[in-house]
Amino acid sequence: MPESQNNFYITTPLYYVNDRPHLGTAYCTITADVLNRYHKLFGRQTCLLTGTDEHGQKCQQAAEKRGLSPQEHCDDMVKAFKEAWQELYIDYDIFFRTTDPFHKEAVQASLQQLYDKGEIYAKDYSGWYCVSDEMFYTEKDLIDGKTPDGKEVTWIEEKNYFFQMSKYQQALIDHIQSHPKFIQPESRRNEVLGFLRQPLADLCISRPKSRLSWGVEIPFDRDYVTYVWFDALLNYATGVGFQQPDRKSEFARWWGQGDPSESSVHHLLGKDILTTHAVYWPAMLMALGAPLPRVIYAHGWILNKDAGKMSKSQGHVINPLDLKDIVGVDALRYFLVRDIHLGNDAPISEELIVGRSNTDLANNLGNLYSRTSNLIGKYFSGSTPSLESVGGDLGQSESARSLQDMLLKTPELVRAEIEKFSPSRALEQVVLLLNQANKYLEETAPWKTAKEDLASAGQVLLLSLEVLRTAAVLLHPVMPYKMDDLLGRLGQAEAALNWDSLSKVPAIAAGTPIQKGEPLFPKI
Ligand code: ME8
Repeated sequence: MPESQNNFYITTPLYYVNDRPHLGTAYCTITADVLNRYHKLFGRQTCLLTGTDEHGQKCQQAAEKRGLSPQEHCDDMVKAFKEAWQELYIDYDIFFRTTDPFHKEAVQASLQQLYDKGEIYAKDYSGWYCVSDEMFYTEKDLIDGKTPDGKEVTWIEEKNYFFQMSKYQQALIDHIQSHPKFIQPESRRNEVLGFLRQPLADLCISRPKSRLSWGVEIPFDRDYVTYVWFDALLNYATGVGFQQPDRKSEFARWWGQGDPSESSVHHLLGKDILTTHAVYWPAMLMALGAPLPRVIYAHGWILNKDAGKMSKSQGHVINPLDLKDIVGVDALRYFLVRDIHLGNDAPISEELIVGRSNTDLANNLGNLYSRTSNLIGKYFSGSTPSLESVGGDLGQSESARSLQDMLLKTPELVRAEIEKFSPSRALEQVVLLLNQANKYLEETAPWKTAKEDLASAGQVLLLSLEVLRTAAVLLHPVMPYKMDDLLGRLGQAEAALNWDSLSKVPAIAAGTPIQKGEPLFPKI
């Protein structure tokens, strides 16, 4: 198997720096982090890239409003993004900034290469330009004189440079058709194929400096900077070495050598920017002679329960750090992954988050832990009995055997869902296991049986502890802090965070102290 096939490289969009991180951008970043941590747990080499999109008119205007230079404004916003991601336990490998000098050089090398190959040409151009979207619209795109989202446009006439995107239309359709997993979910793939039924226009990739100076200068015409999307999309490749001769092997490691099945690149983004990612970007890569990504996955929108889509330009955003103060970061991450089926839109509110935290975390997981640890404290002096002392086998009854069987099967079910980009279903598998374990405790009632038959109560508790250990490992990518805490209470060192450890039951050694401590997830 080529090395890149066992690698996992995931990217988030590079966020605009016209405002601070909000729950929408946090959602995408947390989801990417969770997927990345799962693949790492499966034993893969992984890389998570996130960052900021710093060029363009939006940023220039935001800086002007604050009386700062664009660079000062960007540096300040980058700090806010990095702090938010740290507080939300985002373990990124690369924080990418489009103003990094190496990136600008790589963008210029790409522009020059395309120009030299005749893929870029100059033309006088007029059209409706929307500053907020940084895009030109044609007359037929407009609705009542505004963009389809209702944003203002102005009429502009100027010379510009164009990338011959239309040339790649058929090749792109062929690629999408022969690679059913290239654009996901399926509904988005159909949407892109539908879009490609119309003739594809060439892409305007320049902006005159007289209008916009904050960008990457076009190497073959210094009066222009490049279109912010042309610059920003390239980050996914330049971030891991593209157009940098001394990083060739690093680039090949993540992008493969050309066969799409060798690529380890997974782009996660919101459905609002699907066309740029699923049409412009692959066409750019084809023209540059670079391999295409393996998966482009478009997630849905987080809807503010009362006000609709959360967006910076419309103001009604939720600060993820406010929610974190109510339920904690782990429970917030859990809610976002468990309650939002990746790809769908989802309403969110404090009430929904608190409800989920109480049912799944305080009640289901929390109860299993507190009952088990209390009983171990009461009847086994706070440490695990040996397997021999409880009868030499955890599966002595029909219900014990069925729970043990489920325990051993759950990790593979979780893995299969993660491989399908379905983390909400992966969590559901863990919830089903915990439900079953709580039911088993109810049925066997070790708090009663311990008085007459300590061995059988011990057997039940050992099995419960193994369920807790497995759940802690399987939930660790979502709730790293709380699950470290739980594994610590179960006497499991960091080495327990290992996929292979899940096939060994029981794994907790006899005599391991089990700590009771404060409730893991206090009920809110
Ligand atoms: O588009 N619900 O940046 P951006 C869910 N710079 N996700 C949301 C969301 C919401 N309400 N609001 C935003 C850009 N997002 C470009 C990208 S990439 C080369 C350049 C998330 O700051 C979602 O992932 O507008 C969306 O695609 C992204 O933020 C857009 O971030």
